[in-house]
Amino acid sequence: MENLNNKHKKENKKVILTYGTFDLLHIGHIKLLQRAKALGDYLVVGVSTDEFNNVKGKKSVYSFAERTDIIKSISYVDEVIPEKSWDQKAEDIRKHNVNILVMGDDWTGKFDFLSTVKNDLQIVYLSRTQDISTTNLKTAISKIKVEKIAELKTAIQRIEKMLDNL
Ligand code: C2G
Repeated sequence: MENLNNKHKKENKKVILTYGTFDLLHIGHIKLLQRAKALGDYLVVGVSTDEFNNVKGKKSVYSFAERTDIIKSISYVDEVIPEKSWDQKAEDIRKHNVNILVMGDDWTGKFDFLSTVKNDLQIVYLSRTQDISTTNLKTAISKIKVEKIAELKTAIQRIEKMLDNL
């Protein structure tokens, strides 16, 4: 049973819906969410659960609970729902009386089939923000760790040499 407050909040509003993992939240996610909200008055964000991430072949650094808290803390996000499967979008669109489904253009065409779910539903694909991705961030972080470990090993070897010469 949807929270009556939320239902009340959505009345006479242009409801926008989007979905994602939103791991290691970055400017690409933020620009997507900002532009999505700018298309209407009420933004619902479906955050992929850890289990659904497995289905998507993704392993996120932050847990579902952490990713949900982070998205909820964004002032222009009005409601956060769990994304548990590929198949829930039609029901979500009806349940939340969605006017526009928004996704990044890496998904172009993938959700056009949903346009028949509701006669006034629009499907909008927004351009992805270039040069930033969670995968790149993970690679950069792990690279720093590797470089740091190598630096520490060199420092330890220098100290050991100095101690040997005492
Ligand atoms: N995105 C973006 N620019 C980036 C990275 C991501 O605009 N540099 C967008 C994606 O296109 C997506 C949203 O941000 O619309 C969330 O991206 P992810 O967390 O990678 O989510 P994704 O794995 O695409 O999940 O059922 C739909 C899926 O759950 C979408």
